[in-house]
Amino acid sequence: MSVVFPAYNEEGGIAQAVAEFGELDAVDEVVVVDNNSRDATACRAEAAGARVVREPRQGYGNALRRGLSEAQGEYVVLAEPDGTFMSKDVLKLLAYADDFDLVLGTRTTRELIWHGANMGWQLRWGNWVVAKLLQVLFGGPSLSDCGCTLRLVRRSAADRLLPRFTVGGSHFLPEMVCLALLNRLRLVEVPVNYRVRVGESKITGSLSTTVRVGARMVALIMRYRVFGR
Ligand SMILES: Nc1nc2c(ncn2[C@@H]2O[C@H](COP(=O)(O)OP(=O)(O)O)[C@@H](O)[C@H]2O)c(=O)[nH]1
Ligand SMILES: [Mg+2]
Repeated sequence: MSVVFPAYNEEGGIAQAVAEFGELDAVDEVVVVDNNSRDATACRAEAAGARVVREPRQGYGNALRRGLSEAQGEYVVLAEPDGTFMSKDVLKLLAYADDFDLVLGTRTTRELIWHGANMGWQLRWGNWVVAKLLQVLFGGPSLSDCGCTLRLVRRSAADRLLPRFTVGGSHFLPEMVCLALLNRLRLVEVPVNYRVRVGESKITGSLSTTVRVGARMVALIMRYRVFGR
């Protein structure tokens, strides 16, 4: 299994994240995709035992796409190195990996949203509404969180999706789900923990950025529904 961390100026949490996820017996490699960080992200990641690859094209989607293509494992787990996700939740994803091509985390279970985590009602409901739009338009499985990075994908499924991705920015996650459903991959959601972030949030930290990313997600989902690509 490979764990992929997209990283843009994450020096505050990267070493701890690499150590915590790398410690799991199931994990064979931790790949950090350094996306033009101007801080000590890359050297701290390397010192903590990660394989660091540098992706010059800026963007969350570009970083994850690069990580998916670099990862060597039979299973690839996408996560974030900012302290928000717990490594033990990888085992929940793994429990479904036999029966599904894609196992998505969902941060909607009240008991698993930690005190102080950046999951106010606007974000929670915004993620839910976009996920439901996707579910209804694609007649898909139950979906409740369109913005959760923590997810597991089989290598074979990643190889089918990689040449089809078009999004390099922050609205990448729903594209992965649209393409998976259009390609008849099997997917399921499981509840995961969501904790307080270490360092500065670059996507959902401000309301205006969040709304802009949400609008792009909706436009993307409509595009895939109408044109299928
Ligand atoms: N926003 C953003 N995040 C990036 C980029 N490249 C890599 N990332 C990483 O993508 C993850 C998601 O961003 P984050 O700031 O945590 O957004 P949040 O989870 O909504 O607070 C983090 O691990 C970032 O370091 C980029 O160009 N822009
Ligand atoms: Mg984050």
